[in-house]
Amino acid sequence: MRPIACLFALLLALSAASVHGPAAPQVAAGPAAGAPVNASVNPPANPNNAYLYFIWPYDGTVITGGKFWVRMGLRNMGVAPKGANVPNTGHHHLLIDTELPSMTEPIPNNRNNLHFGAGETEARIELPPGTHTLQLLLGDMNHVPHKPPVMSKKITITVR
Ligand SMILES: [Cu+2]
Repeated sequence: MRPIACLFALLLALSAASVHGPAAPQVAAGPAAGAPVNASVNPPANPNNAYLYFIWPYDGTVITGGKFWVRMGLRNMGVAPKGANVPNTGHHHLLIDTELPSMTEPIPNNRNNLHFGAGETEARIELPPGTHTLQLLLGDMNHVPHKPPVMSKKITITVR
């Protein structure tokens, strides 16, 4: 198997292993009269302090020639292809020279917002000479950022 497919198979196995049985029925009574109701009924999609970062390039890297590999790092969550309904996973998006998109809609798909929907964790990029910003943003199976969103620091590189 290709490494990415292999990783995904492992991820599926891991997530299957961590699935608990059906939730126990709620036996607790509802909030007492007058008690505040907890509005956050859904657990966060990112309960494990997921951390998204650039393995390469570093902030401030000067690249000669304009072609380079971007290597995307993710801790405490898994990478899965678009459309894969696997808890605690997402796929990478590389934001180039742009601000963060809406956090409640699918991430745009254009030359400034690249999707890695096959579950890629590295990509060959070419940029023209100048200063460029790069930022990673994880999207769920439908390309929508998680709640709370999982994003990297925005870095600046220079192409000569
Ligand atoms: Cu996407």
